[in-house]
Amino acid sequence: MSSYQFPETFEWGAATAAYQIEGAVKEDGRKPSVWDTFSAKRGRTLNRDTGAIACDHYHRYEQDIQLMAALGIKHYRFSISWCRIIPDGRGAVNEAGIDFYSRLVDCLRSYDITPHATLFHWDSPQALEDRYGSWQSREMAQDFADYVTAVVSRLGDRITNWMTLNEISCFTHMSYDVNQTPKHAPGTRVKSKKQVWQTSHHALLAHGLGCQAIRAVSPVPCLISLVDNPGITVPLTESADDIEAAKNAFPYHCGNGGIIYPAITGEYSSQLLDQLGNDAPDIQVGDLDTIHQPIDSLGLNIYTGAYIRAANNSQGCEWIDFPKGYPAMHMPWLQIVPESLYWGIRHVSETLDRPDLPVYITENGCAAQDEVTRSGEVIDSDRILYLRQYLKTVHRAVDEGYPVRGYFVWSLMDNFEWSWGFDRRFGIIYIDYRTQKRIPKASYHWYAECIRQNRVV
Ligand code: PNW
Repeated sequence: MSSYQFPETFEWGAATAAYQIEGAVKEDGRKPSVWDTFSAKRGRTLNRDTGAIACDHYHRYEQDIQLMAALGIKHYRFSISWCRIIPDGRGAVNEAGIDFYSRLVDCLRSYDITPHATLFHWDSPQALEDRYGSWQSREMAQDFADYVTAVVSRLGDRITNWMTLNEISCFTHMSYDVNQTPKHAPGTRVKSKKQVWQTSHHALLAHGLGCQAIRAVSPVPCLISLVDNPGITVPLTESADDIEAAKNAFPYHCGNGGIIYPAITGEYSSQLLDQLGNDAPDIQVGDLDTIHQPIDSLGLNIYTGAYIRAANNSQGCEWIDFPKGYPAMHMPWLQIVPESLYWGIRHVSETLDRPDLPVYITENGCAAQDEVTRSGEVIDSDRILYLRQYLKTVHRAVDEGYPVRGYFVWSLMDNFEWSWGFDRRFGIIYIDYRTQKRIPKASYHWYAECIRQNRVV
């Protein structure tokens, strides 16, 4: 097919996360998350930016949903903030916190937009950090499951697409480190690599217990997904040897072998365990069964990839460094590798050997140096070029029969980009942070046309 047409059932969407857009951090009973505390400290985020106000989405969600409706998306991925729902991390439920998401979901549904809720997108309650060091403690997994029970029992009549945790490796391996002050909250220096691996093991347990909690209390049938950011190993050429090498490389990547393998196959990859040796986490009897829950789809957040070629070494593959001058978007890690979407989808089917498992692209997008022109427009042609190249490879996966069901652009709007603060813009809607004015960018209008025609235009 040369017209890049998608099936009628393909789900077009956009994604955000609570701490990055909501603001209103002290309202209606919310208590601090680790990101409030972390970003208030000197030297943690660029310009010492915090999410205290962000896009003020908490007060402006109706306007934002109108922009979603005008865009034409029928699916919206957002996250629920644990510290709005259970401000002390465990214990009493704050019904005012529930009410906000209840209003949000009702408004979405009134525009015929299906909510896809991520239960954890990095904003752990500070109270649990103070109590036991958040993900350093195994207790965090059970507290997460109790929070999930509170949310799903109250909102599960209207939300039927649940995502447990977003990008486990980012809020563990980028948040706890041995050799340097970590870039993400809580930003804890720990003594050993094993302790870092223990944090991601606890997060995997939270995923497993969270899945069990959702199934136990959801009042209606629902769909559960894990959202991960696997390292995408892309064959340098599509020769049979390089494809084989890219498959060989996949389980070696720590985010794959250490997160996606246990969740999807029930085992850490042997390749990773060999590499880790004594740094591997302690795994108690029964843990892998808890972690390995049946899920209805896998969400992939993919921005870039790594090129791999065949090699005569023990791993049967070689990672290739990006040459100097290789094109990247407005982030140091965001090299442009459009085929990473296609290969991410294909690796789930073939390398993880789960051809039956539906896949969503739950995040894809880029930062660009957007500016408002004199006439008040934002002409982000570089973002359109990026998205267009990437989406074409999703179409290829569809065309070849891989079970990819939907695509969520990151992000609906510019937002608090973690340690980069507001300096980096990923939105297809521009936010003027002085006035909170929303300006749909050229990429928003382009994406609207793709959705309208159900193809890459
Ligand atoms: C994701 N890296 O994070 C998150 O899910 C979003 O909240 C975030 O805004 C978005 O991607 C853009 O950064 C990532 O270093 C953070 O490769 C870091 C990396 C990748 C993704």
